Amino acid sequence: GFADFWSLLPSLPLSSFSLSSLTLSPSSLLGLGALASLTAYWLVTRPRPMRPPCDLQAQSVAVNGDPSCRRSALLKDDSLLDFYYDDTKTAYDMFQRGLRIAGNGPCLGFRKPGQPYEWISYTEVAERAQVLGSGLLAKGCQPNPQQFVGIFAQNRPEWIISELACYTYSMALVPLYETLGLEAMPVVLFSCFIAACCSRPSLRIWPWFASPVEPQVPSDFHSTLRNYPSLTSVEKCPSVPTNNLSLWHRCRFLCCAGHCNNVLFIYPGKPKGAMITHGNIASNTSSVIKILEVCLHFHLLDVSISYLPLAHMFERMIQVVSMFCHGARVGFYQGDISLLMDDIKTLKPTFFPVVPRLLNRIYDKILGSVTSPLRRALLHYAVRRKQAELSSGVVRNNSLWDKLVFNRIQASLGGNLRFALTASAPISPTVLSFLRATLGCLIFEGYGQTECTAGCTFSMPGDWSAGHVGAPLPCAMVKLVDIPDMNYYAKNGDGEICIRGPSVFRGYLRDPEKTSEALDSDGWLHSGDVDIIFWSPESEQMCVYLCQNGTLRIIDRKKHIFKLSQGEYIAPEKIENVYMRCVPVLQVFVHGDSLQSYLIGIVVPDPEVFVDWVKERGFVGSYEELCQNPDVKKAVLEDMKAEGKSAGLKSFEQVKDLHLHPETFSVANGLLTPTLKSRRADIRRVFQEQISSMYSKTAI
Ligand SMILES: *[C@@H]1O[C@H](CO)[C@@H](O)[C@H](O)[C@H]1NC(C)=O
Ligand SMILES: *[C@@H]1O[C@H](CO)[C@@H](O)[C@H](O)[C@H]1NC(C)=O
Ligand SMILES: *[C@@H]1O[C@H](CO)[C@@H](O)[C@H](O)[C@H]1NC(C)=O
Ligand SMILES: CC(=O)N[C@H]1CO[C@H](CO)[C@@H](O)[C@@H]1O
Repeated sequence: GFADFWSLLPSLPLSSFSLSSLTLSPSSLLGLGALASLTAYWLVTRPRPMRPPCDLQAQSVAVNGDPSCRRSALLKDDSLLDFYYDDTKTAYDMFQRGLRIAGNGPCLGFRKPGQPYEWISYTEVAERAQVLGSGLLAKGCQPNPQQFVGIFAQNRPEWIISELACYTYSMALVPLYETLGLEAMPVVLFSCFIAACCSRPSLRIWPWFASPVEPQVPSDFHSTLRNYPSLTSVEKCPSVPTNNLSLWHRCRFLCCAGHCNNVLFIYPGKPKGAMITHGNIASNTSSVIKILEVCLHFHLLDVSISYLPLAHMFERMIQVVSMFCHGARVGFYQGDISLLMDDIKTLKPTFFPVVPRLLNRIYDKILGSVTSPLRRALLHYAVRRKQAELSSGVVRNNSLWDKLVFNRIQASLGGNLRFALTASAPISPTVLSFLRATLGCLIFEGYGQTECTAGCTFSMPGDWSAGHVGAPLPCAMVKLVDIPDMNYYAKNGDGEICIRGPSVFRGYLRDPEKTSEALDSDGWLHSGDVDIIFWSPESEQMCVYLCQNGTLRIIDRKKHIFKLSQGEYIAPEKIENVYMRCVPVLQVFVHGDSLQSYLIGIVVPDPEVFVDWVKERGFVGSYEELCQNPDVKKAVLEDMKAEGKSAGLKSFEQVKDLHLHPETFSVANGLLTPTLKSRRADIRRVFQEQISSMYSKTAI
């Protein structure tokens, strides 16, 4: 795109028109024609600011005169939104609505490597769900919420079909993470009733089957299994000893392959599942539809890409429910995150649900691909022009800058994007505003958690500023609660966020104690962050700041915030978000504690650009060698400090020392959650040695 730019610019006929020459000579007729087409072009492509649905300086409204308790400004009064379409009060209704609209139209898409997408129609999905559901009933599954149907698979059509089967027969669903890991999986599997129905297995899909570690199994597990009458599928694999659990699992899933048989087993335990109702789902989805009504109408031709874990409410809700409700399509990735970009190019989604880590990656890629100073200057200039439009409320992908500079970037995401939603962790304002400009599509930011059915706040259309997570959704009321020992007081606009409304869950399954910790007697949910839908390790309060205009800004999880020895509070995620923007940095973990007076960092350099970046600074070597080189480390540290300074970090918020680690934090090595957030406690444990060695050097 850049080469075209200079060649096009001089030939643009902008200055060659002057109204004074309007006489009817053949040449001016030509001019008139050109003027007319230019006007037409301008009319079609002129920036049209969107009319925001409310005053952007008052996006939320105080409830009962209490300024720290807020509801959406889109509501007429304090009664919260339960549903949007009269005929969709459950997730089942939502699919039925899509079925009515789309009929034999495509619903679920999948692809084999290098192939185009193949589609399963709405009608077929409904039929297959019906068959599977009656199969489950025949196997003894009861149509009531006292028994659970577990779904254990990667994102793929069978997941949705199984989900629908449950909805069709009022069975309760327990989504399991395939990435839950060996230690966690048995805890989940054995602590409740599970009817596992699943999709085609492969060792790639469930890598942990191949793991040599045997899961910890409760001692009476096997007898429970044997006593359970409907374990018929196991008999189809006579050569497999039922006492070999890892093999047993594999066998069970193999037996289920294709025809979605099912196995039931029971273990009475103490699970901690978040109980989400259809009403929860309907209210959250409806709220989002309501907010978007001014700028975006979902329709039949919409396509979304599904790759975030379906066991996570974020993906299930927005993606699946809002797409199906409108008869739109969902295409699944191939199951390999490294092929995601290829899947996106093939699918050409109009809707892209995304997490900040991925957006950071896209941002780095774009910046990394522009090496010459001239092109870089042009890119930044174009971004600034687009950002100026954004601040006046205009989002578009047809400006001159889009045609000349950004078209390749947009094409790499399929070229059809209308709408993206980032959630699960705060995104850096720089990255968000850069991508809004370059991608030219609506990018919303939301905040939520499983216990409030993923949603709690959402960007207001028209407010394309970054650095906050928007205002409360129409289905949720939020309030701030003081945290005196951190000096957070609701009257000053900061505190722990609490949520109430129809999207708030019913409590933890069979765990009144944990439920009462999370939900108080007035129905307020005290924020916790839960990555695994099935149980939450502990409730983590989320600290937020209530901005003047009624939006909320996430400070950090309370658990993450700590004090340095000189008494300054540190919110590490905010700092990491800043450092992540440095070119050589792929991942960063900021550490400190109240015994230390300064911060240190663990940095994973970006393998794709690091070697070149370092070479420009006169160092050579392999990626691993460079990570060991103290001078390279110094260069990275300098770069990070410069970025921190320009982002306004205070000097005590800057790291004073680094460890360069050559291996990426990943879900597989246990350092990231399935939604790609850092597992802080685990990172701290793994790098204990490096951390103490950094602190043991004489203070800097
Ligand atoms: C289970 O089977 C695997 C694979 O054959 C084997 O390596 C493992 O030792 C078996 N475990 C037990 C407890 O028999
Ligand atoms: C531009 O946006 C429109 C909808 O807003 C979409 O239909 C079109 O495909 C987009 N074009 C590109 C290149 O992203
Ligand atoms: C709302 O307030 C936040 C925080 O001060 C700011 O970043 C944002 O730009 C504001 N939005 C508008 C539309 O003024
Ligand atoms: C739309 C939906 O069903 N779920 C959304 C609820 O709202 C939050 C916004 O905070 C989104 O992140 C969810 O995806």
